[in-house]
Amino acid sequence: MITEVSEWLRGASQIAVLTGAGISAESGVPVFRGHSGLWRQFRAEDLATPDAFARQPALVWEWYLWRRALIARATPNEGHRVLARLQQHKGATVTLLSQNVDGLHRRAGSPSVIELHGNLWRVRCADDCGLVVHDVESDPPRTNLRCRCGAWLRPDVVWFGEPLDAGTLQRATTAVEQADVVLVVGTSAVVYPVAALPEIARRRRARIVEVNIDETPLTPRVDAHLRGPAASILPQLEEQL
Ligand code: BV8
Repeated sequence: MITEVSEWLRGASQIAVLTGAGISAESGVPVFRGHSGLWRQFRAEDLATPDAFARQPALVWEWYLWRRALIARATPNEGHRVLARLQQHKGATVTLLSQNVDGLHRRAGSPSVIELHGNLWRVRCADDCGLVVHDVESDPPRTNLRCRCGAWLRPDVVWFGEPLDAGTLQRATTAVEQADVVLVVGTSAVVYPVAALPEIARRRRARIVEVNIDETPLTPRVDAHLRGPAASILPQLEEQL
């Protein structure tokens, strides 16, 4: 199947890649769902919500600062690096869409990433006074959690129940509508509206390829399911490009 998929990729002029937490798993960044869970007894859906932040901002920040410390120590893996090289592949336009907020695609050298759910290294005023700050992984951990206007600062990510940025979602939708091949890597395909993107591509007769260590609700609807860790499957694909 790897050979067939490599042929599809070689023949494609537009490629869209959609990644989820699974592509960062081999960098030591825990995924959201599945056995390991994420943090203490909480699920992402418990903490990544405006209500949780309104009720317990300090707890939600504790979770994000714990994730930041872990991600700052993590390094991009071969899966991230293959995608960064694919984006520089002259033969095709490659659009990288990621649900991840860890920033590892950029650190792997990806020239551009559409960060569908934001980035936890960016903070903004929770009262939308306009302040946005870009923290750096190598800087000491953030201690100031208050905006100059007195409100809380919050991670600049999309929480459950919050809409995605309309322009971002439109760019992502256009990318999958125009794609000849959509590569879906390391996502459980259960969070909407992003989980609907491969379906949009399928209706436009794009080839859908899934790279995952497990089955997902998308698996029955893809043209190829490459079972295995992204950091070993993607290099195998790259070898044949
Ligand atoms: C919206 C950012 C509407 C924060 C995230 C009830 C109330 C409100 C909304 C809803 C509701 N019911 C449904 C919804 C919609 C909801 C939703 O889809 N919920 C799901 C749970 C059913 N969606 C939303 O709320 C979205 N907004 O609908 O707004 C609206 C419109 C107008 C006005 C107001 C509102 C917002 C969704 C975004 C939520 N934010 N994250 C943060 O990260 O801190 S979501 C979170 O899950 C992550 O960001 C990630 O993006 C997302 C998906 O997870 P995955 O990346 O797929 O990770 P997961 O752990 O699930 O899976 C890992 C996969 O990798 C597995 O398949 C595993 O097998 C595989 N894997 C593991 N290791 C490897 C591997 N694969 C390859 N190699 C490996 N080594």
